[in-house]
Amino acid sequence: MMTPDQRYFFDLTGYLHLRAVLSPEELAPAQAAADRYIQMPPAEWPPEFGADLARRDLTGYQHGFAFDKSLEVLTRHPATWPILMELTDRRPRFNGGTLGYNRHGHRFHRLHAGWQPSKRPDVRRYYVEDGQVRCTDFIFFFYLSDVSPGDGGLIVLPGSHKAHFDRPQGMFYPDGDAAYVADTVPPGVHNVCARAGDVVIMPEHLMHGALTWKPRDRDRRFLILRYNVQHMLTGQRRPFPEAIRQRLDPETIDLLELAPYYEYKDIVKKRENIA
Ligand SMILES: O=C(O)CCC(=O)C(=O)O
Ligand SMILES: [Fe+2]
Repeated sequence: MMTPDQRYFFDLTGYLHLRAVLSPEELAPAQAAADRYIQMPPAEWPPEFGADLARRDLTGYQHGFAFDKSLEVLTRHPATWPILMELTDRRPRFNGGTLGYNRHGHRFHRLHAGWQPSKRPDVRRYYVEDGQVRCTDFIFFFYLSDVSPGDGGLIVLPGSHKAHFDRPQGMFYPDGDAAYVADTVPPGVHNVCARAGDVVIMPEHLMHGALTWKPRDRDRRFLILRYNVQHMLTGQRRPFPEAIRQRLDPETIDLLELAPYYEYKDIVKKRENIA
């Protein structure tokens, strides 16, 4: 469950910023592992790992969560677990774990969301049930580096997860082109400045993007963990190839499987004391 403060803020704005979630003992090995992946020459990438280095706005290191156990365990971290339980009504499915890397020279990441008010409103859901927030598709961003005001990075449009109308094209930011740079935060938009060890949570419904990263001597690194509910196939049927699955703990495998609505996963039964 969320705390009443978390629930009120999350429902109202569509995001949560949890501070200092990771202890120094959790953070240091996760940062070191992320650094190893980012520094690794492409020729050494293990099977199914890698990144599209030509992408202009953000480098996504595929399956970053599976690169090292210090990253994999974040999929079921005790601080985010209660929120995972509330949003999915104890029916979680982990479906993606990319390592995000944002450096100077990357362009503006245009505003987008994994859902639009006008398109397939039945598929991805956000609603309230029994006084709790439910959401079928959402993201946990685990920050591994610091973002200060003025640096750039994640922007969100608070409240947009419950929008009834589509955002007029170009509103807040011009549509831009491949080289588009933007570093302003217009009224109504919020730039989330997270520190290493913080977690930012949002539904896929929330309109979001990223300002051009300004610092030349620092970059932005974060693990992007995506979840949905175990009984709905809103994304890929098998998001993790065999070479990745083979590396994972049984608890992680349990978390990423599809399952019927009326069954609880072993990891949920154990942690939630369900007989
Ligand atoms: O750069 C960011 O923080 C945004 C990443 C993003 O859009 C996503 O992971 O869906
Ligand atoms: Fe996104």
